[in-house]
Amino acid sequence: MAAAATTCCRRSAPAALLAVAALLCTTTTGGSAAGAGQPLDVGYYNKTCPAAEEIVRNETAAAVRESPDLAAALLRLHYHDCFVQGCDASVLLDSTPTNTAEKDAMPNGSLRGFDLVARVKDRLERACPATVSCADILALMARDAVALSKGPSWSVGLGRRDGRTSSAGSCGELPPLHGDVNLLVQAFAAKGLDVKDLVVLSGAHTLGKAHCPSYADRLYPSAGCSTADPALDARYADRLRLRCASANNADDDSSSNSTSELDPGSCVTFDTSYYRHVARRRGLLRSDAYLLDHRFTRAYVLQAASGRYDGHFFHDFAVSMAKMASIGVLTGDQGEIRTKCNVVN
Ligand code: HEM
Ligand SMILES: *[C@@H]1O[C@H](CO)[C@@H](O)[C@H](O)[C@H]1NC(C)=O
Ligand SMILES: *[C@@H]1O[C@H](CO)[C@@H](O)[C@H](O)[C@H]1NC(C)=O
Ligand SMILES: *[C@@H]1O[C@H](CO)[C@@H](O)[C@H](O)[C@H]1NC(C)=O
Ligand SMILES: *[C@H]1O[C@H](CO)[C@@H](O)[C@H](O)[C@H]1NC(C)=O
Repeated sequence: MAAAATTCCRRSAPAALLAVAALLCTTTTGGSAAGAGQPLDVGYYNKTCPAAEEIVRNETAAAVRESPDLAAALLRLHYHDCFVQGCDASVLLDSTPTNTAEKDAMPNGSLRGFDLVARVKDRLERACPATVSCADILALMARDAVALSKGPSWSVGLGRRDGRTSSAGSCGELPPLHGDVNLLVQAFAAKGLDVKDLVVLSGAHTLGKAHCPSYADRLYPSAGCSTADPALDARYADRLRLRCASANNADDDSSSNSTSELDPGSCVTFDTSYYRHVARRRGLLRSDAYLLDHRFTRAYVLQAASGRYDGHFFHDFAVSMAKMASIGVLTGDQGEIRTKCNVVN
């Protein structure tokens, strides 16, 4: 990599801010929750709610058929749930007069799909009251969303319980968008995920879109940097600038609501074309571009980009999703089974 690329535009002001946020943030334990006891179990609802998976799949399929871009929203919800305070459905809780919840920490509330999750939960409550946790619903819907987008499918271990708290401050546990590949590796390691999980799960960006403020600073000179991000293909940057005005104005400008596809031309199909874009320096987010800066992640990107390893990627994705889906889970008598996903009982 060109040394200039790492000294310019890579460590911008937001990186410093995020580092501070990370320090202020309490980090919860990665891996399975200490002392939780029970492991997740594919057959967890076989007796108590045998139709659970079919209900989730049917509702998800109907919604995604109508709005294919909801698949991306569901996959991202599960990711945010698991990285922040474990897979405990804390991402679904509403703020209260005395507490700002995770969902309100996101700039512009770009997390979506809450209504659909609520609809699925209502159907499950009618079929089997107070039985299926919201955290399990998120894990199942993420799996179904990927499969419905022509991606892989896998068995989901179940038995998560729902947490009772959600704090905007905990969002510092999410991997930083600015910094470098090592900060991403560290953020994943803090959750018990390795470098392979990082490059494989980043493949989730084969689905969905990002809002202009998430990448605008790569397109323009900014604090401490006299050029656009040299890690971004210049011709592609030209195209992105048409729909995304200057980083400085991103906050109060109509383009802050405009979006670009993370995997242009294939954003509702789960495939390896995301890696082809990253390999050609057309990854939309800085975190996508950083994957070329580390020996292992770079090699994986180039291999997946060849188009000859789609089966490997699908397999790897299923394995890494199962790992992510067990971060900090509550089981046994921990937490509760919420009857409505947006409020504690
Ligand atoms: C490696 C660290 C990651 C970073 C820094 C990151 C950051 C982002 C950002 C900034 C957006 C765009 C938000 C917006 O502007 O609306 C986004 C979108 C998305 N992310 Fe990630 N992400 C990461 C990893 C993941 C993982 C592990 C998954 C799932 C397994 C995931 C799934 C998604 C999906 C599906 C979207 C599109 C959402 C939509 O269209 O509504 N991301 N991500
Ligand atoms: C529960 O159902 C799943 C899926 O139908 C099946 O794979 C599993 O073996 C069953 N487990 C038990 C304990 O019955
Ligand atoms: C799911 O959809 C299938 C096909 O439309 C239908 O036969 C089945 O009864 C549905 N299951 C549930 C639990 O709604
Ligand atoms: C932003 O875009 C979304 C979806 O395209 C739309 O529902 C929303 O009203 C827009 N918000 C503003 C402030 O333009
Ligand atoms: C989000 O959008 C709103 C209006 O739609 C705007 O006022 C706000 O500054 C935007 N914030 C970010 C971080 O994009």
